Formats: sequence, C-alpha cells, structure tokens
Amino acid sequence: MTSLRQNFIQGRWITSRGAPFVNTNPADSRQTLGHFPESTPEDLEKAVTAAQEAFESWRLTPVPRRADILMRAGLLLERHKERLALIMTREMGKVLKETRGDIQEAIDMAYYVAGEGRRLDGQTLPSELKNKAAMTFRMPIGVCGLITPWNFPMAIPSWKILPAVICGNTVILKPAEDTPQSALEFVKILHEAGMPPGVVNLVFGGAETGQRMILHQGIRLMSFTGSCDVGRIVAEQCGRQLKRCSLEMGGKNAQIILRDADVDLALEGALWGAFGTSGQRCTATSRIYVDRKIYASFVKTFVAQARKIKIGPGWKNGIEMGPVINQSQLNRIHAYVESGISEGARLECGGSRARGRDVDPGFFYLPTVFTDVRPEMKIIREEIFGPVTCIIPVKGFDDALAQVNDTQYGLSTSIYTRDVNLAMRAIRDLESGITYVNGPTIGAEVHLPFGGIKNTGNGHREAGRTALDIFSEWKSVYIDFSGRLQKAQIDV
Ligand code: UN1
Repeated sequence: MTSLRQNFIQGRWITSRGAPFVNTNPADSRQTLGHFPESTPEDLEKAVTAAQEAFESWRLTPVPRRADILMRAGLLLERHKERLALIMTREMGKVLKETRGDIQEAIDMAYYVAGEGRRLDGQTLPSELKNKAAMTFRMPIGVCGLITPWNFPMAIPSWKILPAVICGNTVILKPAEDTPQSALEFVKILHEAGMPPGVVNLVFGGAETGQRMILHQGIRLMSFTGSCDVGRIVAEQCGRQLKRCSLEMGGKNAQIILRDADVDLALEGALWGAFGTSGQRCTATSRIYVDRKIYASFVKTFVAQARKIKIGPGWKNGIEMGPVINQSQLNRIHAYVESGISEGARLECGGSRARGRDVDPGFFYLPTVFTDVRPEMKIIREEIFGPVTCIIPVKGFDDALAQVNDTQYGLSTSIYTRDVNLAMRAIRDLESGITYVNGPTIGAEVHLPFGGIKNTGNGHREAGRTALDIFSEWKSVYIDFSGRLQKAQIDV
C-alpha cells in the first residue's frame, strides 16, 4: 500500500500538509490501495517555482538530448509493462489486456515523440527583399499545467507530458484522484530515465488543486482532458487571463452499419467499441445506427453477445469487462439508465449493477443496451461514460448521416460498408475529428491527431505532430544581410 503524504516536486518527494485522500480498488471497494495528499496552495507554489527554475536550463537543452530521455523512458516502460499493468488494473479496473494497451500507448508516444528530437522543424522561406533570409522556429511556452482523467491513467499523461517537454516546456501534472498511483509510476520512470529535476512535477489532488493551477499566474498553458462541464470552466477562466488552453472533452460516438456491411465484423466492432473499458472511453460507441433491413437480427445477436460478456476483476483470467471507476460514476450511469426507461426507451439487457460473489464488493455494471430510442432522449444526447449503448434503425446512408451528426459532440465516428463511394462520403460528411471505415470508434494510434470538433474540443489536436502545436509557439525570424535598411512593403 502506498501511503504518501507527498508530491513529487523538483525531482524529490516533498511532504504536503494537505489532508490525505484514499485510492480505492474499484473491483473491490473494501481494498484501500493507498493515500495521497490533497495538495495545498503552498505545494502548488513549490511546484510552479521548481518548474519555472527548471525551464531556464531545459529550454536551452539540445532537443536530441531531451529526446534521449524519452527514448530511455520508453525502454523502461517496456521493461516494467507487466508490473505497471497490474498496478493500473487494480487502481482503475480495466482488464489486464487493456492496461497493457494503455502502457503500450505511452511507450509508442515516448518513441514517437523522441523522434522529434532530431526533427522539431520549422520552415525556411524566401524573402521578398534581396539579401534577406526568413525562417521559423518552434519556441517553448513555459510552465504547462496538465490535468488528466482516470480512464487512460498513463496514456493520456504521456500525450501531454512528452510533447510538452520535447518542445522545451516544463510541466506540472495533476492526475485524477482515482488514479494517482499510475501517474506516480509514470513520473518515476521519467526520472529514472534521466529527466532533470523540476521539468516534470506531480501534484495530487482534486478540483481545488486544478482550479488553483488554472488561476496561477506562473502557469502559462493549461491542457485538460475531461468532461465538457469542467472544460467549459477551464476555458472561461483561461480566456479571462488570456492563458493558452487546450481541451479534450466528451463524445457521443456513433457507428453506422449499412446493409451491405460485413455484419459479423460490424457486430464484433460495436461490442468492443461499446463495452471495451466498460464504455469509459471518450471514444466509446454509445450510438449504433443499423440499416433497418438488418436491424432486427443485429439487435438480437448484439444483445445475446452483450449478455455473455464475462464481468469481474480485471486481473483474473478470462474476464472481459471490469468495473466502472467509482460509486458516483456507478450512480450517474444508473441515473441515465433510469432516465432512458422513464423516457420510454426499451431496455434490452443490463440496466443494473452486476451481482455475484466476484463482483459484489466492486462497482460493476451490466452491459446495457437500449432500443426504441428517440432523438430527444437524454441517453442518446448526453455522454454516459459507462457500458450503455443504444441501437437505432435507419433508412439508409443519408438517414444515418443526419442522425449521427445530430449531436453536440464530434470526436469519433465509424461506418461499416463495402461501398467505397459511401465510405468516402462518410469521411467527408461525418462531423467528427476521427472517422473509422470498417473499424470501431475506439483505437486511435498515437502518431495521428487525436481530438474532436464541436463541443468535444477547442480546436487543438493531441498526439500526432499536431501535439507540438499545442505546446509551442512560432517565432518568425528575418535576417537581413544586405548591410542597408530595406523596407518591406514600401515601393522604391
Ligand atoms: C480517451 O478515451 O480519452 O482511441 C482516449 C482510443 C484510445 C484513446 C482513448 N487510444 O480509444
């Protein structure tokens, strides 16, 4: 058990006077995994000072040397993958296969971003004047505040920390209160790999600590992944201070299955998209639009398969779906299910807490499927973040397109079809940052931009080369070697 009254600041464990909070195993809520401090304003002050001091030398450290550290961190993550996966499964609940995937995503990110060590390129451009050169450089921004969720406890911190530090920034990470241990392990590995003190600082805590980070003048940029409700507050407060801010928020992701699709493949994808990570991905498939010609048989098979999903502690062999993260999420999911029932949707399966010897002490919820869902119902409009999905019949491609786009969110969409013309139209017309053809809505790879349109984000993209745009600002440089005053835009 980790009983920490400390934050990790300036490469050292610094004792906090903040009250401790409990880290619980969601598969067995009787099991306390550790205690972590609810950081105080003084703790944050120390972290900001450390990050500001470290920035002065880190920004001057050659980029290939920064990258060497990330490369070593990737190697260490690989070496410790199994141990870390077990820690994460106990802390967050998802099955071992998935926590291994989470760590793999951080490994991929480490190697991918390390590649920028010998690239991180700007542009060289012609000048409109003689004997004058023009070029651009990426400049770091300063101290970055990173607030990460619990559903990808290592992958999402890696999406933020690694691009931030390769660009020469220093960071303060505040991980979700449900997954402090995974964040701690990640930060420890970065230091084992040679991260200089103060470049990556870790403060534990909840909303109050997050709020203080947003308002702290020494933090120049906030990067946040979480709900739209919180993201809106982050954006408002950053906006008032003209602070840089990147947001990755909710989704109401949809999969379309046309009548010409490989239905078995589409079914397998929909099950994985809806119930993988117990539906707790911002990319989770919470709406499935099926051509009415194949709808009835699809629903029947999908529900039969959903009922068969093996639920239990994620570290046990053969388990396919773990618990949800905590009691309040369980209550929230169930409230959505009740709203669906009271608004007249048809509950095909699930709809309650799972019961049984293995699952009673944990926050397990049954895979839940709704049909007869009308477009105004809450279950089809709002993000549930749990193992709940809706299946809706459509008249064909155009009907599906209109219904999929009828949402405030725009993260991930998917279409199953063999018709290349319709696939291309879907790519063009589906309103989302990510579209999959013949694959589920989950499973983004780190070297492509990740993020969404509409209320899912505020125009930034994590991962891919686009992550560098979040964490750097362009400097345009003009070098005049004519030896005389040359005036741009002035006729001679
Ligand atoms: C998230 O749910 O916040 O594309 C991230 C996926 C994962 C990342 C999900 N690679 O489903």
